[in-house]
Amino acid sequence: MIEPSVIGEENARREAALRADYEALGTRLARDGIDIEAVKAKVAAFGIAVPSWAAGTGGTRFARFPGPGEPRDVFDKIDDCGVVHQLTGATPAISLHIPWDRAAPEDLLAKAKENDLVFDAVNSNTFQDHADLPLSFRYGSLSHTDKAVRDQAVAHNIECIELGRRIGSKALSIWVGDGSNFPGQANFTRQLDRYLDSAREIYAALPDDWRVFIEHKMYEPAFYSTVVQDWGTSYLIARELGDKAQCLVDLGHHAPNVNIEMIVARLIRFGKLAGFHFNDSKYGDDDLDAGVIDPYRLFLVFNELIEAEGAPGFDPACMLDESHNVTDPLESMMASATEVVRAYAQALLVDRTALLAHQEANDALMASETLKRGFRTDVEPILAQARLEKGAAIDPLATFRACGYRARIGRERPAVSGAGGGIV
Ligand code: RM4
Ligand code: MN
Ligand code: MN
Repeated sequence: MIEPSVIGEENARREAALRADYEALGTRLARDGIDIEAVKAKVAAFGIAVPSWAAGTGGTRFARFPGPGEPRDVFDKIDDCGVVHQLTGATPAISLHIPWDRAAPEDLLAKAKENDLVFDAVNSNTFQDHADLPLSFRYGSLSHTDKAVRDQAVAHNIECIELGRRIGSKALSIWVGDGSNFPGQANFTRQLDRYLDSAREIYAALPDDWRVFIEHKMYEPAFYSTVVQDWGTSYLIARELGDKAQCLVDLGHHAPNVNIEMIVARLIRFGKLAGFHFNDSKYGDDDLDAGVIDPYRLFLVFNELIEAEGAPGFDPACMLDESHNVTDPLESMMASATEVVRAYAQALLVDRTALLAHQEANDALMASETLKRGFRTDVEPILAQARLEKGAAIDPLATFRACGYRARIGRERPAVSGAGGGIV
């Protein structure tokens, strides 16, 4: 982790300016009847999980360009995510992907504790072959035509639940690459029925206090059809399975221009919103950093979440899911987590009474302006003040660059080869 004194010195240089900005914003918000302290308290309590796989440089189908200090194993990833949390104060949980992160539960717990982290949802992986499994997932996993492959995929998911149970996770995220590349290759109905049969077996293995998150994705790696292609199929699956099954919305898994905030509202309405994989996209599953392309969409998603806040059983899991190809992955995670918190804070500022009145009066323009007033507010002083009070950094990126962590792990961890494509 980073020497707390470094964070202290960096903060000391920025504290006076932050105090002035925070006071000015407090005065402005008070005119709108908003108590800045109450907003800050909510922001401080908000946490986002980070994916272990985002600590390393991602890759495309074409290449991967690793940088210095790439994590060598899950323990390095946990160390890196610990630094992200130390500086942002916003990422208290890490989500593991099996088999990439398979390790002894007691060692995982000890490493997480060292870094002040807990474990979020555990992710199964049946979109690639496993060195220790005899059968191939080339033609699918939970929906494969061969029962033996389906059984292998189910067993892997149950192994993930077992590991997750021992490290304190409370959910299993299932995303499968199953689908087809040619019209006629797969019978849509039979394929879905096979998926459902397998998913029921996994569901039956869930502990009482667990949920299973069904993640849809329109295409890739299958390019003609995907078994769980959209939120409609995801919803139908979750409904077939039962109350513990909910739908996970990865922002990159939709066609361009799809109204994601509306999907969120629909899933909330029927008690089926599991949570999110936050990222941003321009064309497809680009896995770009959250908020870099369309911060307004991120804000609109949070607007729906705040609208639903306090409803019984409403507990969306918020996680990043990104692939960092040209940036320092830890800097990207810090910036992304900050963007997610920013969207939350901006959405908290929306005057919901006024919004409802404009909606009822069919005043489209003023309804839109009411939302925009929240979105246009620079909430950075609230975010920074919340971080300062937690002992995190007023400016996480500048502090990260000043602290020398990347150079240190670059020396400690031998360089890895850049050959080959792929996400891992
Ligand atoms: C998929 C999907 C899953 C993630 C993998 C690595 O596109 O987003 O959530 O686990 O990528
Ligand atoms: Mn995802
Ligand atoms: Mn994805």
